[in-house]
Amino acid sequence: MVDDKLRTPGAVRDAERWTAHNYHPLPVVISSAEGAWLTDVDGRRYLDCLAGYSALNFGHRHPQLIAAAHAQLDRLTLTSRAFIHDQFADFCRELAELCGKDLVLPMNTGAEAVETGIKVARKWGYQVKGVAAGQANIVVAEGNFHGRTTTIVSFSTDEDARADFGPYTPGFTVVPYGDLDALTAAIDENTVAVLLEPIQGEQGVVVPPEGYLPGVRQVCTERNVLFIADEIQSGLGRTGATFACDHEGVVPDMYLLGKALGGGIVPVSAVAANADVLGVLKPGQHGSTFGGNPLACAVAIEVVRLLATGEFQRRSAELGERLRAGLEGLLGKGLVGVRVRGLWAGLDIDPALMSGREACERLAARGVLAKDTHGSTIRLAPPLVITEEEIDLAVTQLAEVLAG
Ligand code: IF1
Repeated sequence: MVDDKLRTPGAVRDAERWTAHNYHPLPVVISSAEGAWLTDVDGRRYLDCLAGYSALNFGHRHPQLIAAAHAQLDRLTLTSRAFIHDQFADFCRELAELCGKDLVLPMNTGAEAVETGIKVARKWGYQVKGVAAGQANIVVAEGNFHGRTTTIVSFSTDEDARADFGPYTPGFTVVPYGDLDALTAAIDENTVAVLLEPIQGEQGVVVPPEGYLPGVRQVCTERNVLFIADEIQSGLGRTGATFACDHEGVVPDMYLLGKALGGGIVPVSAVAANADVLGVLKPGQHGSTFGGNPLACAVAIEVVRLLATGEFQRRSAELGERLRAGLEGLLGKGLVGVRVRGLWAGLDIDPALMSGREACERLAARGVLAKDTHGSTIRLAPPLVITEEEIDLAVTQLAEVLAG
């Protein structure tokens, strides 16, 4: 019924005919976009409240990013890391400076950044910490989402993501998220790292209790364990700061970055850390054909420059307060839970009313695109270029959906 209202059944059918069904997309078929707005094949416009899972923090087709991409396309697109190209040093230096770290290791997808972090932490464990061969262990959190590779799903606690993909990679201990005592108790002489999302995205924008991240930082320092922050979704302006860790004044040993680093144009991810950590890698031990390619670097340099102005972090913080006020006004009116950090919100809909999926379908029919996560939770992560009026529009449409 809602599908009918969205009315692109032919195009939806075509899109589903030739693909594995590893997704259940909303039945809209997008053909162009600008800023915070998408247009479908029938000319209907939608406010984008997902922003490509935060890969589009700067909005669709940000002029500065598109210009950098066009200019680079006209010069050089790929060299492989066998040769050095003229965009590489600037990208690594400017990103390292943004992160306050010595070194950067560029990759492509978020999952690759996570895999890189795991490999570096293990090697650091053996070579620097002195862990016995083959014994390295990494502490992770329940409800985590770090990607889809076989190693990463090995320590997922989401059965959909994990089941039937074994045999699983050993070397991970799962503890409840937000529980510092449990995390501390899980650390032993073989622990090389704690890997956490400073805010859990897939879990529904779950913010840990105040003091948790500083506590993790402290215990990692005391026990000579690397603190790896997966800021792939939470980082680069989304929460009203450059990194979600900034809200608690915490500096991890390793930042994992992705999504928005590619400006919504190309996949770009990276690990940023100091030389005592990333320095364990020697030639031949890790790499990627496309990681740090000229087009990726040219776009990502401009992303880092946009972030260096602080404008997007400021917008996210200020507009996030407006979003919070709007959403909290819906508590008791169909919403039973609201969590907001900057322009990132997790909303729990009263399960008696409708599922998250149904809410997203109804929102789509009203011209607002968002994405459900578990059960009756939906996630809002609009591009940071969204305006006050557009936030109000999203909140109003949500209110009407909840009112039935
Ligand atoms: C899917 C969620 C978002 C991530 C964090 C690493 C990665 C992700 C914190 C891996 C990826 C994704 C991928 C996408 C859905 C999605 C997602 F719902 F699962 F949680 F964004 F909200 N660390 N997140 O969130 O990055 O390899 O995909 O580049 O897999 O369906 P990737």
